[in-house]
Amino acid sequence: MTSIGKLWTVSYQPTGMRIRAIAAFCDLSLEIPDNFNFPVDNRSPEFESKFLSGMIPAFQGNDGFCLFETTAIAEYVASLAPDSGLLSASPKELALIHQWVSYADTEIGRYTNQTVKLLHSGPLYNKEVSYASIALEVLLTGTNFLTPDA
Ligand SMILES: N[C@@H](CCC(=O)N[C@@H](CS)C(=O)NCC(=O)O)C(=O)O
Repeated sequence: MTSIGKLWTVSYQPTGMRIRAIAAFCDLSLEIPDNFNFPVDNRSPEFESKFLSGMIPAFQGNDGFCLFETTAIAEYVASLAPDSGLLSASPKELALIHQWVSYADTEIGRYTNQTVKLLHSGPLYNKEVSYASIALEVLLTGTNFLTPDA
């Protein structure tokens, strides 16, 4: 089975599992880079030059195409196997797929994720929102005035 590209994730990451499951369902293989030290290497200039969010999961195709955000990666991987039946050519069916993915991520995931973080004594301060603001700032203005710890 030929690999379609690399997926930066960690073994316990549910969103990475979602993408890996889709690849397996589609009979596609993904390379998982060795020696990836999360949450350090994802903030390296090399990683952030490919993936502005600095977040995992992150995907790079064999053609160099770089993508972050679970749903975008998952949909792209599914699109590489059009016969899998995971995506639909019908706009209505595709809209229903997006509806349920979005519903699960926003209306369920945002609460369960926070609960898991609290159970693991995670900080109430949300570092990820801080980093996301910086990524948007750089994208829109080309400048970074915010700091990750602001
Ligand atoms: N919106 C992103 C969220 C991904 C996410 O929250 N990734 C976390 C790990 S679970 C991350 O990379 N955080 C960056 C860090 O901790 O430096 C997606 O859907 O893929």
